[in-house]
Amino acid sequence: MSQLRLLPSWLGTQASRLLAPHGVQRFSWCSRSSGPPASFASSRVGGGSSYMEEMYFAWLENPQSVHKSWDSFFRKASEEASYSLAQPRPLSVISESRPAVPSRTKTSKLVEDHLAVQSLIRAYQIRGHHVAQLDPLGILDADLDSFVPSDLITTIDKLAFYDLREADLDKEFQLPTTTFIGGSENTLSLREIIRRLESTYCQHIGLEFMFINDVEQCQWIRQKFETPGVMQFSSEEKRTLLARLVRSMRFEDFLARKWSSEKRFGLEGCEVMIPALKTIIDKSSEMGIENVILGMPHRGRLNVLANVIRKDLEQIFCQFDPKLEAADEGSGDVKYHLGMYHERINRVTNRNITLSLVANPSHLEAVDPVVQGKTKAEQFYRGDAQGKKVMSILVHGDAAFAGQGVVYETFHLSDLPSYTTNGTVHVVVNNQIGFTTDPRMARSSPYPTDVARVVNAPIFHVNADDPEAVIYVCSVAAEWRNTFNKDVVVDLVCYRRRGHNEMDEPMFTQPLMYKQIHRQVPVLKKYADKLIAEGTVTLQEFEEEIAKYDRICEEAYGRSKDKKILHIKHWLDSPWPGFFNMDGEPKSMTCPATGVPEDTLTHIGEVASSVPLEDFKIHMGLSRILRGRADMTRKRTVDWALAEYMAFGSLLKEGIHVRLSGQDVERGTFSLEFRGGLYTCWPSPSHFLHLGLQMFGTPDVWDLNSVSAIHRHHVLHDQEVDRRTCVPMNHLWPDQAPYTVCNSSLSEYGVLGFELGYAMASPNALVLWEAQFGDFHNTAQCIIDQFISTGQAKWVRHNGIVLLLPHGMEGMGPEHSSARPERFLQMSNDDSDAYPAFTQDFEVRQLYDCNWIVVNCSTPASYFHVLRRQILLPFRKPLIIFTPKSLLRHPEAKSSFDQMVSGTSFQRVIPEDGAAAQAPGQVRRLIFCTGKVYYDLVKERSSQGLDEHVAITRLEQISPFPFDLIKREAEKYPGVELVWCQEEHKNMGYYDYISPRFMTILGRARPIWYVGRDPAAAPATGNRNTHLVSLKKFLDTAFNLQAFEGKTF
Ligand SMILES: Cc1ncc(C[n+]2csc(CCOP(=O)(O)OP(=O)(O)O)c2C)c(N)n1
Ligand SMILES: [Mg+2]
Repeated sequence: MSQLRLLPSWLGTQASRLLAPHGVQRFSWCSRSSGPPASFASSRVGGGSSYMEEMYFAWLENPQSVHKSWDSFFRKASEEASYSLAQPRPLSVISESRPAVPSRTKTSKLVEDHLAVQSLIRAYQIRGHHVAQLDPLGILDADLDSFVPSDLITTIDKLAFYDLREADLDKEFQLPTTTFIGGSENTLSLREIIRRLESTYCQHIGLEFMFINDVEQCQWIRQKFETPGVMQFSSEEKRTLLARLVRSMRFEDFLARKWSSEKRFGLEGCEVMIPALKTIIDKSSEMGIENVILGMPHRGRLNVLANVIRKDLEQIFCQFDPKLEAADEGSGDVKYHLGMYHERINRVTNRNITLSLVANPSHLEAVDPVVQGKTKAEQFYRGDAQGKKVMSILVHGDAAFAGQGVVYETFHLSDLPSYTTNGTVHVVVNNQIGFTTDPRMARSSPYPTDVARVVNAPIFHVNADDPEAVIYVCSVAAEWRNTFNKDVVVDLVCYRRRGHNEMDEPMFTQPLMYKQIHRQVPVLKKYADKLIAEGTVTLQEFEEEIAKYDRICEEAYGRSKDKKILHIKHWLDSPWPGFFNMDGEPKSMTCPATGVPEDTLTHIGEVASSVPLEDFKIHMGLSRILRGRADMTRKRTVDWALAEYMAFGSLLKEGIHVRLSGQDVERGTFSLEFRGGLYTCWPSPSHFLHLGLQMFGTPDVWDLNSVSAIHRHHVLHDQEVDRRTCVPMNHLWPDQAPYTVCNSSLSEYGVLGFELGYAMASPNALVLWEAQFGDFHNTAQCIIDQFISTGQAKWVRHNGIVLLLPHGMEGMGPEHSSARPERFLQMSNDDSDAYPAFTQDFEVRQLYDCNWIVVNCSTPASYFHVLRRQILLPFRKPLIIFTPKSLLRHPEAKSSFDQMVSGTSFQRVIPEDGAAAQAPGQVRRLIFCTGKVYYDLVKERSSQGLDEHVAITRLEQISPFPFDLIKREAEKYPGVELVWCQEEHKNMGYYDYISPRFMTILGRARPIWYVGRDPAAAPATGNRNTHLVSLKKFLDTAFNLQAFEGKTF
């Protein structure tokens, strides 16, 4: 026998108050105490039994969900009950053979029946959705399972499950506080209870919410859906709904009529999505939302643009004209990927509302984190920390929602302080198919929405052929988001009337489903018939509504024929008012100097070496670091971390918001502390000892006693007060812009997408994402390929995001070594073969024309300048920086304030400035390189005594290629042998990119010889010895002045 049946018997007369017809008062859900009554007798005082019931049911479901004292209380209770009732039997036995309980008093039977009814109510709340009629086609199970839970009363005999009989149906039962089906009544007959539960949970709405741990939130949902009569619509509301359905349906019909052979990914079968989205927006506007940011895939996107965002119809229609010319440079994009931004008055609430639909690639769900990042940024700039003014809506396909991992990554951002957008409404167009693939082959979860359970988001499934149910669900979803500021999912269970696109034949693969679909009456007709039958509208009014919208479409179609040129800039999702001139061009074409006054540097250095809060105890090791920073500041030098501090700090002073996000960025990954030859660090001592020696060279250049934590430490942690932190960067100046530094979840795809979206919102912020090690960026490759590299070409949208990608061959193995520069360079769009005209503004023009900037800085000053240049440029381009590991504290990798003060700027190329430069005539070889290998080369050159004969020039900016400066360098050493040296393998790194560009400069008359590691499959060796041998080998070649003698190119 189950514990459920045993407990009331044990409680016996103690619980008789449960039976009193008017005895139970509703209990406050907020007043849940933490433990059980000391004795059961005491629980009788003050309405404790309903409270106890709640505890009891919670305990039955999951003993760990209640306080441990309750757990032991119920355990004890059920043990005693088992004992007193002798042989317990399984529930299944009870239902098969009555009587279940050997000997029961009348009271205990009553108690049992009441608890059974409560259990029954709870069963509907938990499992009612499994039998809800969600599929408009009536042939599929939305949860992929035809199983009917045995505790739902789908037939009379199921009452036996609860040890109830048909005769009990007309008995009155006290309703627990966990249901609202009674409305103002405290008791109902069992028959009515079941009827009301069925109508709430098993009709066209299927609710999944009982996994939410918060009782108040569960109560809220129960109240919204269970209260009798909640789903009533005024005739005005019904007419609005019908009019919206008319627009949705007739828009698709219009496109189908005019362009029958064009792909448009029509919404037919889910036309209700338009009124659904509009309801969410109306309700949110009513609750104070002023700005809604939407992300959605292909299905119904044109319809959303037309009928939700209200893009001019002619702008949409003209895109179907194959002769339409593109006004903008770049690739442009197909019409169902473009974005849009529109400010207007919401007609229902009469309030201003801004709607934007974020442009997206084909790559399903990739836009999700981007929308979230943009939403977060808009909230930030408005000071809307609670998300009361700005919110996001994400639309998904059923297959993509279940299949794409980025959905999960995005959900995991939803409750993180620096990433939350305070709740998103997700709408799933669940047409029960993905292209040609059946849901049973596309997911292992019952519903496509199960991923949302991970964040305790309620999930409302709804039959899309019941427009009123859809509208009600959407209105509750919007209210949920704006009440609890948490995510919610609306699952529109629908069908796809046509193939995947309009050219596709679905009968090849889903013949039976499509036979049914062909018989399916369109939702508009069904709903119109209903409203006509009940007298809400007349047939004539309905037909007039249709004719009115058809006329609107026809007129717009007429106007669309006049449009000969497509301006993608009319499809911008994130305009930057005031940043560009009226024509959308940069206001100037200059690249300002990026140095700052010395007192600014000094001030930042001082704050960076201090603890700005009183009584704040920092770690001893950190004190040493701060002293080190103070010392550097006094000596007017910076290392890598301090240079970064100064770049950020100086921009903050100028009112530029800086946001740095990524895994462990607050402290910085490469924090290493040696104490008297010992080290304490992440991730493992041996790993870091290895790294340390690799990073800092051999101990002869490195005093182990002096090495302390080397990386960022932007957040200080009080060693005595839990969670007390201090960000000195926010204590620089009273009127500075805010600095955000945030450790992210362990995601690249989601987090990089998020930061890209954040950077989209405003040009006046430096937004940086750091990969823990550069190689990890490839799990975010989709964001890099689809948005960062190509975003401007497709959507004329600038973006200044910065990627910090730790990179360098330091003997750490195939992973942790390469950020894959070759891939970024291969995607750079500067022409390798075109000899450019070196105009006055060549440098800035080149930057303007490129799709992104790729740099590998060799000095802290260089890093400082390139970060500042990123913001001082009159346009925005993504910036990819291969950041160092070993250079973080390499004794030579320091810069003087002299290289950062006013008047200085970023040097795209750092020419040789040593002995070789003094007497170019003596030079036999000029080595070009980039990044950290420079230090290996300098050391080797010196040890071989070749300072006068070999010049070494560094490329700080690799792409766009500094043709002008390279040419100047090559001409400075006429006739010398030119070498490109890199530590990466030949098929990786920079060689394939720089080689044809050198050829262009050199007129293909001279070679640029390659020196570096041989081609390989893996980016680096896992064997330390092999690493060192290959390092020595290529350094030897670099300085073997006979190495290329007699060779042809
Ligand atoms: C990441 C990604 N993989 C594959 C595709 C190719 N593709 C386009 S639509 C589609 C099916 C999508 O099904 P669903 O998410 O249910 O949306 P529906 O088309 O049914 O509305 C596929 C596989 C894609 N666009 N993106
Ligand atoms: Mg689908």
